[in-house]
Amino acid sequence: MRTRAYDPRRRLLLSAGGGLLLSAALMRRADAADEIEIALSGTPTGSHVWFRPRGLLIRPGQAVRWVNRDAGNVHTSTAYHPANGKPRRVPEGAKSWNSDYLMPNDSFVMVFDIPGVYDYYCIPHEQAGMVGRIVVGHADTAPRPYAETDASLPPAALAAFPDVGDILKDTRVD
Ligand SMILES: [Cu+2]
Repeated sequence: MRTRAYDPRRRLLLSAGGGLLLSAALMRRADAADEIEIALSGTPTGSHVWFRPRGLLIRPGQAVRWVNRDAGNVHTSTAYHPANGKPRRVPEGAKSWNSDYLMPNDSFVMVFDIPGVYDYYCIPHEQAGMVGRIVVGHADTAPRPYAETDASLPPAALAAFPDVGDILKDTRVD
């Protein structure tokens, strides 16, 4: 039987300092990888605007960073939630959010903990159908989680939500 004290690998692990620093660096890298970007973008004239990806699947606890990649326009990422004067299209008990106006290259981060389907929009471009949908977790999400006819939402917005089944299948829908 080997005596632990003579195991060179174990001695390496026990030479603490450097090892701890290394794992901290690795953890920071894992955190960065856990943050997924959604670009707010549009054509130079602003005739078309969009979130990319428009549909996204993430794990609970992951962060999403919306970045305004549009040099010529301001956008927001705003939850469909009564706190924003809208019907609730986020899971029960989930936090609302509103990035407010993001200038070019500005960004906004939100961490999603509660599984379910989150619909959101861009305040100045909701009428133009600039909306997005995030699915958190792999839960048994009903393919049609929220009303598809809602007089308080612009038809272009309702038409632009990607299908939940497609998001679950493809992870991202552009
Ligand atoms: Cu916008």
